Amino acid sequence: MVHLKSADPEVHAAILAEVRRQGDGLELIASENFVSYAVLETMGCVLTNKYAEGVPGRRYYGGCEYADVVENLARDRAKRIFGADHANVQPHSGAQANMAAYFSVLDAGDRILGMDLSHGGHLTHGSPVNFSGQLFEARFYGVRPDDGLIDYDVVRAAAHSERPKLIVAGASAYPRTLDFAAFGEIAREVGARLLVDMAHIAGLVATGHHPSPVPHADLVTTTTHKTLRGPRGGLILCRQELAKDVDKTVFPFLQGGPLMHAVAAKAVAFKEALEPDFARYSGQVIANARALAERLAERGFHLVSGGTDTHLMLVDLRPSHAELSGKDAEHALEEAGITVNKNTVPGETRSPFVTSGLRIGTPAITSRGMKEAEMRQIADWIGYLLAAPTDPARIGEVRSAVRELCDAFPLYPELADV
Ligand code: DSN
Repeated sequence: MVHLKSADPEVHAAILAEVRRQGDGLELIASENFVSYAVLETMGCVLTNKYAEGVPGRRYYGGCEYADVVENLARDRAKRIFGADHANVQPHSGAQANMAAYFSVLDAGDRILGMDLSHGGHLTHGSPVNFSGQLFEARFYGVRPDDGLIDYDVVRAAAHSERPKLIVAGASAYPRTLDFAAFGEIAREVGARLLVDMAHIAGLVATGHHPSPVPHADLVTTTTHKTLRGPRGGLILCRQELAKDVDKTVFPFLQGGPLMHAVAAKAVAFKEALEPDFARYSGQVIANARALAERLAERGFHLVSGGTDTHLMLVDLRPSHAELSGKDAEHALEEAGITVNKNTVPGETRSPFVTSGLRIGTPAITSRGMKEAEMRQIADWIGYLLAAPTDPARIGEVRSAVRELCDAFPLYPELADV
């Protein structure tokens, strides 16, 4: 970053500090990951200068020949990874992918049925503070209070009584396999469309470690930066009959010019996702999540649903640490260099800003090369620290141990001093 260093020392210093922050701590936020150098380079390329409204071959500006090349590569690779008829790679984010997907098949005021945010759903699945709850009439299903699992009979009953035009499947804090075939069947029974938001599990789906929603859903959305390990951004997959509606809803209805450097970086990440190494990585993400979950359970933590089939787990602190909120637990771990996020749990009794749970995920630490032995060690540190979360000596002890582990799995060594 030689140019940036002299042009803007303050931003340069902040970026270098962020490189160190990411490297020196354990990133356990389930929705974060570390992209490759190739993806990073592409995010900083001259395609950021280019306007390319439209789709490849049908643009509103001249000079789009190389924009077309990268967008075609991204679209073709996305289709190949997921076996989809059509891909739109232009959504700037997962939220915009969802908004575009909704308006491809719905009008404002239509009814949708999605998973309750406090049960593990997502803001864009109908929350009243989000466009999805304000522009559509949202109804919800959740998980069973006793075992934390989705009860598909309850979803079916809600679909039959509410008669939504669209059912939304997908979650941001559900640790178990989602039954997309069941969602598809329920949607067909009530004549609804099915949208699957697979943002959290896209990398697992890409590699066959989670069943694919593509055969069952009309529309599938995802972010590209979670388990898929690409640049920040969104993606929509759909059946051929919806391709035109999706494309024209992304642009001109919702967005202006696509971020072509991000589209190019998506193409690079999709190429990586097609390689055998990525399948091995995804398998290890799940093996690591299981090892971490098992060790936490051995240490007395209560895991919603009893464990995990995916990259994440949800810890309900109430049975083991009744006085400790998610917020305080998150803070204590952060002090020790372990980053997680507080999360509501089914049957939550505290506010969403305080919560009684922690969401913990393994995609990022698996990208650093860590395996089951390190997961058990990390679970032990979490248990040790949360037994006395305000003890400065414990925090310091865990902080040093975390630092030592991070040094053994260096992240972005080439960016240490650029
Ligand atoms: N913010 C993402 C997550 O953490 O799950 C979802 O948008």
